[in-house]
Amino acid sequence: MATRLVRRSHGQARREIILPTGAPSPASMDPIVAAGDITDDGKTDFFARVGTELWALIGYHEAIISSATRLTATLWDERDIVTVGDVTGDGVADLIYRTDPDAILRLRKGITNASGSGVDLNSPASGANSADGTAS
Ligand SMILES: [Ca+2]
Ligand SMILES: [Ca+2]
Repeated sequence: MATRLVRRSHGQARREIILPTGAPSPASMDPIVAAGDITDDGKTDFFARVGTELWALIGYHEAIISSATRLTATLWDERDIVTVGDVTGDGVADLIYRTDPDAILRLRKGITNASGSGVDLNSPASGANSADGTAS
């Protein structure tokens, strides 16, 4: 896996970010949202909508994202990611999104993962798996 440096005309370098095998093409991600460090490992994470799917891109470090996980396969063509982060104040990342058909903002409260730090990625993946445990 190589990182390619691209030199801009005004002298600043920019790096191409390398995605892991199996990640969707960046061209298909709309939008890509920086989520802060939801896994509590010191590395920035991202969420991305890819057609009907919701993806988590976990562990940005030195222009490499270490893993890509498809959280959900359906419905996200009718939803917009509003924010990913701790909005409830419990230290665990939550997901707020908007549903296009009924224009409702919804909150999925994150659950701490088994190791005790960071979010269990199953909790933003579905309402049933979130801290409230309700379908959404
Ligand atoms: Ca992280
Ligand atoms: Ca929270």
